[in-house]
Amino acid sequence: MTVDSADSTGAAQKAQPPRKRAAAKKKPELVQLMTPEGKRVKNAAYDKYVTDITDDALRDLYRDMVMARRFDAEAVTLQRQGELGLWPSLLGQEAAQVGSGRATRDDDYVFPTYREHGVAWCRGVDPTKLLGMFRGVNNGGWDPNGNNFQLYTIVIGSQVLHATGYAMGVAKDGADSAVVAYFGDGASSQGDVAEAFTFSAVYNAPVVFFCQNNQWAISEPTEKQTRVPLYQRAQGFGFPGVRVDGNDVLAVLAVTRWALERARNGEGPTLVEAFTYRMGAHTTSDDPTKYRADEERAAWEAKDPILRLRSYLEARTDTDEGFFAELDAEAETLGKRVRDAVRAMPDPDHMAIFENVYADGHALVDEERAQFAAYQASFAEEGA
Ligand SMILES: Cc1ncc(C[n+]2csc(CCOP(=O)(O)OP(=O)(O)O)c2C)c(N)n1
Ligand SMILES: [Mg+2]
Repeated sequence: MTVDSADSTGAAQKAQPPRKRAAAKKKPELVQLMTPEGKRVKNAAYDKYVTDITDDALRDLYRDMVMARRFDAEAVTLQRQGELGLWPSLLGQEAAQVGSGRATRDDDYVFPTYREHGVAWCRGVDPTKLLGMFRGVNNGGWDPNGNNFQLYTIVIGSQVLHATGYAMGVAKDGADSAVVAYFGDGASSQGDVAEAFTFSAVYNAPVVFFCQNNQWAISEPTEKQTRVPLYQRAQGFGFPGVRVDGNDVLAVLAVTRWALERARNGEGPTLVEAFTYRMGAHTTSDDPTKYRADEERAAWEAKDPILRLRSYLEARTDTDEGFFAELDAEAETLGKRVRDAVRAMPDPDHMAIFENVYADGHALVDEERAQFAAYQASFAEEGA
C-alpha cells in the first residue's frame, strides 16, 4: 500500500469531525437565471428551456405570483377574523410554485401538500375552493380529476407515494404525461418519501419530485433533517437531483421543464430541490418569533421572488406603471371575491361528518352517529 492510498482510506477521513468533513465538500450548485437584483444571468444548461419566454410571458408569470400572494394574504386575514380555522401561508414560495406549476401540461397530474396555493392557481383550480376544508365545511373542496390536481394532503410525505404509484400507472398506460409530487424539506425525512424514491427509480416512473426546501419544518431547521444538501440524496437512489433557486421563477420553470421532459422521454424520476424560504409562519397557529431570528427573514426578504421579477421588468422591459396598477386592482378584486365566497359557504349538516367514513357502513360509526344524534336532540328538549 502506498502512502497516498493510505491517506485516502476511510479511516483517515473518519478521524475528522463530521462538521469539518462537510465543510471540505464542494459548495452545493444552485441553478439561477435571474439574480436577486433582477439581472438575467446566462446558463448554458437551462437557458434553452425558456427561449419561448417573451416579456409578455414574464409579465404573465409575474401576474401569477402577485395573484397567488394576494389570495394567500386574504386567507390569512380571513383566519384572523375567525372565518377560517387555520391557514398555511405560501408567502415567499410564489416563484417555486408558479415556476413549477406553469411547467406542467394539462394532462400531467399534480400531488400537492397543503401549501400549494400557487400551484393550484396555475392548474386552474378556483381559489375559493381551496378554503372550504380550512373553514371546516368540507373534506376537500374540488374534483381532483377536474384539473389533475389532487386534494391537499396533510399527512406529511404520503402524497409522494401516491404520486409514484400514479406515475407507475401512467407508464403502464404508455402515456407521455408526467406526475409532479410536491413535498417539503421536513417531509424528506419520512419513510414514505424514501420508499417513493426507491420505487420510482426501480420502475423508472415518470415523476418529478419537487421539494420546496423552505428551510423550516415548523420549528425544525433543515440541518436537523439532513447531513447533505437534499438534492444530493437522489444520487443514492439512482436518479438525478438538482438544486434550483426557488425564488427565481424563470430558473424554476426551466429546471422543472427539463425534469418533466426527462419523465416524458422515459428517463424516469428527477428530484428538484427548490431552495426557498417560508417568510410567514408555518400556519396561522404558529409563532416563528419563538424559534428563528428576525435577521434571517430580513436576509430572505432581499431575495423576494416577486420583487426580483419586478426589478427585471422595470429595468429591462417596456412594462409601464399601468401594468402594475391594473394588476393591483385585479388582485384586490380577487381578494374580495374570496372573502365573499368564504362568508357565503353554507355550514354542513352536523350529521354529515359520519358520511363517507366507510363505503358500506360500520357498526362503530353507526353507534357514534346515534350517540351524536341523541346529544343534539338533548338541546331541542332543553329549549322546549
Ligand atoms: C405524518 C405526519 N407527521 C407529522 C405531522 C405534523 N406536521 C404538519 S406540517 C409538519 C412540518 C412539515 O414540514 P415540511 O415538510 O418542511 O413542509 P412545510 O410545512 O415547511 O411546507 C409536521 C411535522 C403531519 N401532518 N403528518
Ligand atoms: Mg419546510
